[in-house]
Amino acid sequence: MVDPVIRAGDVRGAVSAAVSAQPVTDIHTHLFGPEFGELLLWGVDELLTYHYLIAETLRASDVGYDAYWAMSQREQADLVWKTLFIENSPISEACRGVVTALQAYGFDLTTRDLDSYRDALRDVRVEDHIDRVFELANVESVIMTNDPFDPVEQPAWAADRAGDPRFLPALRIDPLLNAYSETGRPTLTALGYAADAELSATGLAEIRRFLDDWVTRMQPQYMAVSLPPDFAYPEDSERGTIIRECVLPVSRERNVPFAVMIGVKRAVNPRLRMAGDGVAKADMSSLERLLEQHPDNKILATLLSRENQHELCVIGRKFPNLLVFGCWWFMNNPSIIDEITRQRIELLGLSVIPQHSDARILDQLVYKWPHSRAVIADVLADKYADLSASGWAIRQSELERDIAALLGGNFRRFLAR
Ligand code: RAT
Ligand code: ZN
Repeated sequence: MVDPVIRAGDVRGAVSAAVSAQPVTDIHTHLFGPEFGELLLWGVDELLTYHYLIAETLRASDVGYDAYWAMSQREQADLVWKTLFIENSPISEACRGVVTALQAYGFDLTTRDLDSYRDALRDVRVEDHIDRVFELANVESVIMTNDPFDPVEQPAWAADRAGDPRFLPALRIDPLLNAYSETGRPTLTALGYAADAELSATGLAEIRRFLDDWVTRMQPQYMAVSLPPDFAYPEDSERGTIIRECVLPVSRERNVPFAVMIGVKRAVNPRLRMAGDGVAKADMSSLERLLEQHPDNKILATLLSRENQHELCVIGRKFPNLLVFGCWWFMNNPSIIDEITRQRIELLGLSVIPQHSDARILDQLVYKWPHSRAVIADVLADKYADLSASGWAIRQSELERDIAALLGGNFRRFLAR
């Protein structure tokens, strides 16, 4: 009995076990490998000052924006802990995540003694900590967000990088597409590329040369951009021109997919700094046109607004060159993951990437993945149970094959295509 048919009553348990056992390829994070030094964030104070928690703290405490930003990180973490974990029960998804992580490390949660949790992680070696986190989260590899426009990150790429192979690069190009005049062009000029204001033929060639050089240097898994809800394509704008004339050709020629993350309204409340971004519904016909006009380009897409998710699934049905991924940011909450994952499986079958973590702090892998896995397992258990009730024999090896595809195989196959 090498490959047994799973009995109807055992389907749920088998799905849950297979989802837990399957190592994940986490296709979008903000984590960095250890060779990036201080860019790799980890530890209790980082966990507590995650921007999702800053927004919640400033709602619940009387401390104002300026007073918060004037504090040291340790003081900020103390305030977050006091406000969201001591004076209130930590019931939001971002709060519960911290609790899950502390529990995973075996800390005594009855004491609520923040200093003891800090102390327990103080003397660990980061390399050992990475191993522990990857093991606890059952994550195989994570894709970073690498910004060649960031002066702090640039030097790490200048040297020959012999990094931890579990951290894979992604070339993030927001400044090139969303702030060409303000940041994109000045940075290109400073790096020796003759980009011009008019986007002349020579200027566009220089932007292509820049992208091509960075693809060579980074060997990224994909090129990515976050886009506002009013993203339009095609469009007679700097962004529209650079996408059409530079990003898509390089993406095609180098076989590096283009990932679009659509729906973020940056700095809705700038006083919250990184926590101040919002969301709005996007016009999905732009994504349709992008896919329709460029059938030879591979596009990864995730949408930030809940209202766009059904349309995204339907677009996925029309375009094999689209791979839908993840429940991004404000979507990364159990009730919404549940809803979106059901929709995706019903409309697209197994040809999706159900989730990424968006982790910014290493320790977040330890909660974001178990939280997502539980919801994904629940949805899949329902789907396989329905299938079994319809008379289909579910075999263990086929179940494992499907789950391996969802949690990593689909992504690798898309890259290889
Ligand atoms: O989820 C987040 O942490 C956001 O701040 C963003 O980084 C978003 O995921 C992005 O990649 O732009
Ligand atoms: Zn992100």
